[in-house]
Amino acid sequence: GGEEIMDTVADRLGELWFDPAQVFIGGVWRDVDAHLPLEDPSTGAGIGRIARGGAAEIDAAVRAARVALDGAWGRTTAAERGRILARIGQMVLARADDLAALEASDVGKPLKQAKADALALARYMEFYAGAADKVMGETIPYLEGYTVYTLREPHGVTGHIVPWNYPMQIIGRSVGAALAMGNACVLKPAEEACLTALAFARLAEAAGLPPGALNVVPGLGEEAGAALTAHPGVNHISFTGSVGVGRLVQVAAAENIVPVTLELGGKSPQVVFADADLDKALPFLVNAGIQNAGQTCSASSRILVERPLYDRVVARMAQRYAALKVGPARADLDVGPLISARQKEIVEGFLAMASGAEVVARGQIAGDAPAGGHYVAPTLMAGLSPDHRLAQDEIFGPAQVILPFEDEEEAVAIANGTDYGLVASIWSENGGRQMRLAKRLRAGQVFVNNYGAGGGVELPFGGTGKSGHGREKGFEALYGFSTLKTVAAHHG
Ligand code: TXE
Repeated sequence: GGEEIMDTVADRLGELWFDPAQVFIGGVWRDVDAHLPLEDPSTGAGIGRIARGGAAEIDAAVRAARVALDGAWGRTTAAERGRILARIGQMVLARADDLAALEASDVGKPLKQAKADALALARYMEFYAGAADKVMGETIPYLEGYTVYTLREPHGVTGHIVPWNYPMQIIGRSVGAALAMGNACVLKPAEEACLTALAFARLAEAAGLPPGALNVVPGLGEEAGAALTAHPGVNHISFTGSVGVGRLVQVAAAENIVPVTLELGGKSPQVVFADADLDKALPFLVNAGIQNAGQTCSASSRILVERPLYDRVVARMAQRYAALKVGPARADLDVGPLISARQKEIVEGFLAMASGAEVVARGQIAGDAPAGGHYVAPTLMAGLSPDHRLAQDEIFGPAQVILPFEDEEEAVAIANGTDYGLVASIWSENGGRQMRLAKRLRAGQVFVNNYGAGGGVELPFGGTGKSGHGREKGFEALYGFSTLKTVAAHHG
């Protein structure tokens, strides 16, 4: 079970192991008074305890971050920050299997998917290591007798509130970019999954990141999370999670006039035209819906199909669904458990809204999957109206809806017809149509004849509408994690 995995990883990490029940503040691992249970979603069994940080720990972390900015960390050059990030990346890469094992037992995701996350974390460190010293300002032609230029400076203390679905990837993209720009971070991982956040801090410490540049305080959202968003010493907040909490975060930030980056949910469509290469599309159509058991902000939960191809897509996706295997993370099947009993209840509540006829296929839960695990069979639905809640709301489970359309106009109307706008993809061999749709689809990322482009760290990512605002990933993130100063010097 999860406990054995933790013991094995602890043995392998040796001196790089950490106490999962502690917080990391100002370069010191500290005990706290209160704790939360740690659960293995594959079995539902308790596997230990984590810190229940609160306002006091958050305050200490924000102060430690400020001390770091006023001290050694604040004096580092961009090149030095890059070198530290590169070392962290090497340490992550060398321990990718251990990090993957930890994530698998903490989140419940199949080992292969957890390994991909660990490799992505390393790639974020490499990318932002190389980018740190390449962020430049401008010189601006101005009046006679003036020299005007711009400087990119860190915000100061950045708060990072991270969900449980992709801890390593989300820490990589937000903390990586923030550190590259010279911010000092306070990271509040999710109460459901904080082990790799702590492991990352331990590796960063060993790689020579100065004390206070990264602080990690696990705890509940309404306690540690709310304390972080309300803290007047925080200068920028990066949040990934639900729309409801995103709204609370933005309101709290407004009180302190602090900028926020919000990466919220989605109802991302793949739009399949009759001229698409269906053999090429099929694995993407299905995988983008069931990866990480559908608990992915950029999951593709709607498949829009041009009428002539509709029946074939339904039949071929149904065939793939019927072959999907669900089971414990370490069995490394197609789909693992959901994160929690609560998430399973939410997803089952949604699925109960479909009639028997609307469910066209289900995957299979392995016979030996532990009874206490939070398993949900992947569910493919068709025959629903685009306005149905199942075609409008984020389900955040292994479920997809197939919707037919008659022409390009209707495809765009359905694709853009939700509150969200995170990701969209176009499957067509017609170049003009690809270009037109890429412009018209309302989304932060549009893919042509693929979905997700392998998740590359280089690709800026973020939403429109209720999917949020601000961009993370890629070089663009460095602008979000910095502020611009204009210097106008008069020299006669
Ligand atoms: O999210 P929460 P939950 C969506 C998805 C899912 C739903 C609920 O639809 O079904 O949200 O998931 C912290 N102040 N996504 O409840 O609560 C919390 O501790 C400050 C989409 O897990 O938003 C955690 O660290 N912080 C998504 C983080 O917010 C607070 C990923 C996310 O938790 C807080 C996860 C508060 N008042 C869920 N309350 C995505 N975009 O990928 C909670 N938190």
